[in-house]
Amino acid sequence: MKKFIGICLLLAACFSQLLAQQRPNILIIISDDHAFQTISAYGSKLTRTPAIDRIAAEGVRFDKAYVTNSICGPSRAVIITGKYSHKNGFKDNEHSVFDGSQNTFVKELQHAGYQTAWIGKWHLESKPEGFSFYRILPGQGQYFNPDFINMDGKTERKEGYVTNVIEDEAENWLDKRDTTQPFCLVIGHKATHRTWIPDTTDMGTLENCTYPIPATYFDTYDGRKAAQVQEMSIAKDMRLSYDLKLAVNDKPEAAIARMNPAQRAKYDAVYNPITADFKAKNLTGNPLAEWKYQRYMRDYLATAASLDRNINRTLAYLDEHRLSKNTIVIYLSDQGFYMGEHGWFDKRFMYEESFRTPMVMRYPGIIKPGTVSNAMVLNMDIAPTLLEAAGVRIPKDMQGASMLPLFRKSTEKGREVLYYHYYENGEHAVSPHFGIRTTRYKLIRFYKRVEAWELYDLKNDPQELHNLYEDKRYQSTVTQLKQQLMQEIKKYEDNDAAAIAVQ
Ligand code: SGN
Ligand code: CA
Repeated sequence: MKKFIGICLLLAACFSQLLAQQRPNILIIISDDHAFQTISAYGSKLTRTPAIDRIAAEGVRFDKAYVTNSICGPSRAVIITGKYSHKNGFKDNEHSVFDGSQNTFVKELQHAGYQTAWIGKWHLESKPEGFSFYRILPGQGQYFNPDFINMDGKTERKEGYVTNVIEDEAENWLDKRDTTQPFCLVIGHKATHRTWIPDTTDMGTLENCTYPIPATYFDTYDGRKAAQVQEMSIAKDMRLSYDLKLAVNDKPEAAIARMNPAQRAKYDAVYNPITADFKAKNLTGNPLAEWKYQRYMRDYLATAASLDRNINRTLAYLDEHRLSKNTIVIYLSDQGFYMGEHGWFDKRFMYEESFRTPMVMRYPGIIKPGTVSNAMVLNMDIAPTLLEAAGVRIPKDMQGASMLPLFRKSTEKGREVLYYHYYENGEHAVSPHFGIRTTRYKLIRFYKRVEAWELYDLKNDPQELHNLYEDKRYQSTVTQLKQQLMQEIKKYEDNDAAAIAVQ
């Protein structure tokens, strides 16, 4: 009898494992502020990103993936709810607190029997809900010896560099998970967020590199009022001590002061000579602006190096545990970022560098290796895509659309129009705005800080330097685009925008 029960239990375990295997595991890696201009899969010559390139080579590289609101918390809220900011309530980083009682694709997966986990940067200000496990950074988190908030609400400090520690934690969770159920794991990296502090092994590795100054670095923002008042310029807003790590103040910055003696010794060995060199040069004007750009690029790209190295660890873990075949892997940044275009760092604007985000996805058996997609898609489309992949019904009130049809029919073209709405009106002084992008044009309405409309012809002006809104030759285009804008606003029920768009 005992033997019989044993065999039954074994069969039951095998059966549930089989069921679990039929539904794909899901692994999403969300980085912070990682620019597609710095990813070699996207043709960047600035550095190499072999792990991200591998995901693209084994799956799809989305060349027209966009976000609905180019900033951290709002982007993450859109990703998990599949809804615009005005529907999920998390409009900006300054005042919003995510209402965790609302539905998310993660909750739907959990109800369908998935084990769900979020490890790393979360930044939604409330306790994660719908997760079997979480270990998150408080707010933005720290690069060195980061604190984590555990499920019991207690904070725990982990020695080491944040990107490595988050990967360690993710692998620990994968090791301990229940293998009879499929999993959905989100790895939320802090890198490459300001203030771009590299791992000790990467510090100083790019000091001999000189990067090409972007053609628009000295942009004067003619005809673009919102661009004229922003505070995200490398030349005027990037701080020598805080951002560029020069020892020009009496006290070290808080992010540096928390390093342990070994970390600090490496940091000082690399950055003290840079400070000395900077002081000796005594730069002003354009040479100073160009020097700051080089410094920014070296720190940013060195910070990105450990990000790619840890993505490689994630992929290697899946290989070693025979999980690669049955796991969907998505890599994306929470938004794009400026690498000196228009003279900027940061994001927020509906201009291409920050509106667009890098996104690659591997889904063996469904996405043909080496696919390049030109379909316009949004971060809001991830939730319904993953629900469809898991065979879970997509809730009617999700505003995103599954991307899977793109891989079934070559005639599927993706979205014809992208609707965008950015709300924050504080740090970096970027005026709130909303607008649409079609394959050819972009129409933007700025409000609150700056009242203005902008129109770009992306075919003739991909750098978005010439605002054509007042140009007589484009008046019928403006009229037509305004109609399209109103349709989008109506479709997504953005009542705040509706009131402003008619003015
Ligand atoms: C912080 C940064 C800003 C950045 C926002 C939003 N300042 O406030 O430069 O734009 O985050 O970034 S810092 O001095 O704290 O670094 S986001 O990725 O979280 O949206
Ligand atoms: Ca971000």
